Amino acid sequence: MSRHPFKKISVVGLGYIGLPTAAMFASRGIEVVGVDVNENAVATINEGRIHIVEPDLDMVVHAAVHEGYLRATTTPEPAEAFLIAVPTPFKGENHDPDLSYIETASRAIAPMLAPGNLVILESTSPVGATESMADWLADARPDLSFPQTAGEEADVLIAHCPERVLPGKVMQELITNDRVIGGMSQASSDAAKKLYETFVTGECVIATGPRVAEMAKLTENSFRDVNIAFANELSMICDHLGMDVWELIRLANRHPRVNILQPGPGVGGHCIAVDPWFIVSSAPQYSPLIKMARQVNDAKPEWIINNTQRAIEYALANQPEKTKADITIAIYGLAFKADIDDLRESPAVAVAKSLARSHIGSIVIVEPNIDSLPPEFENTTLAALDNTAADVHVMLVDHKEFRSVPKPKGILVDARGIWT
Ligand code: SAJ
Repeated sequence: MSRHPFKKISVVGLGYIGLPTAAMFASRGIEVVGVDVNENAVATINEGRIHIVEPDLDMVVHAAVHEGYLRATTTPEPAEAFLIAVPTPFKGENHDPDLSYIETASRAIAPMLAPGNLVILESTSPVGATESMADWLADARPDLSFPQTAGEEADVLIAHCPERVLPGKVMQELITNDRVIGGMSQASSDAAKKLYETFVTGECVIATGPRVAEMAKLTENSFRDVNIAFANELSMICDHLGMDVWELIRLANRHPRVNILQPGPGVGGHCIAVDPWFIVSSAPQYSPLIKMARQVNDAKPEWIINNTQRAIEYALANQPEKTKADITIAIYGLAFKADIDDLRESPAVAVAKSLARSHIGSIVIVEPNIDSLPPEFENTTLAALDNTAADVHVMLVDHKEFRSVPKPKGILVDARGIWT
């Protein structure tokens, strides 16, 4: 009989990664206890509902809760495997990683640990975080042995297995994406592989250890950030040279080994704009390119705002009878990327907020994925797509709804290339 039958799994952190993962294990008939400090989230899940937006997650959670495989609690309880999926933001001017959520979660589960248990860190983490987690656990449980001192003989197995799913496609990518597993011992890696293979159809690849697994995840998101920065830099160069960057990229991408990404108003979300900093802070002297890419992408919203100010001046020059107060701006999209409703860490929100603060005329916002505007947009109106008569039109997010309507009349500031 297997040493790790995983009859009961605990997932700590029931957010965008933890909840789908918990639901996925539960959907395979494994008892899953989700732990979260947020009492509302716990109550919502226990009613079979969800507190986040992700396609198809609601029905999987609903079924898992009603069939009795998934339940949520604020207090950890014993299990055979623990998965930690809590946030890892950065802090301070140096963008240093903040591991406090991992430390709190580790100390919360430590009293529940028993010999044979497996603890997996899923949170995207700086190099060394899994070893720190193992140290916090060992510190809290001197009666148990851990791989950092006991190697293959350890009572508790520890591994890093970074999440890699794309928001909006989580339920599909959780199953089909390959997983990278970095155990602190071979036994840890083998146990983690066995655990994920309960639902992953992609390959579960065992890495040399947790550090390279941590770095692999940071590298994936940095790769994307650097490539988006290249596209964003091209967009500013093209504007300066009077060229259409979208045409330029289409032409260059006809080369068999060139695949340039798309420019936009900046990089949003909770991952790509954060994770590269973990590499920079671990090796600042060797990461000028990764750091510069972050700075290029972070500077893009300001560039769009300045372009919009110039567009307002242009609109005024064309209509001398008008003053700034008579100029209406229409903004298209607030979400951090296309076809989602997530406004957090969104460059489009940063642009819209700045324009709402500085512009004395009216502003209408079109965001088909939300029903009401956040409170900070009190001086603006949420408009339907067919009701956007304006002097200046600012396209920020390439939602599918925007692609099917004709180019509006007025001055256009197009951060996404929809109107070109
Ligand atoms: N963006 C562009 N141009 C592009 C592509 C994206 O401006 O050509 C912008 C988007 O509009 C958005 C931001 O970049 O503001 C990030 O969007 P995304 O779709 O590239 O990625 P995320 O943040 O939703 O998810 C990423 C994914 N990582 C990679 O694709 C390497 C996902 O697989 C990770 O699991 C996730 O980060 C994470 O949690 O780390």
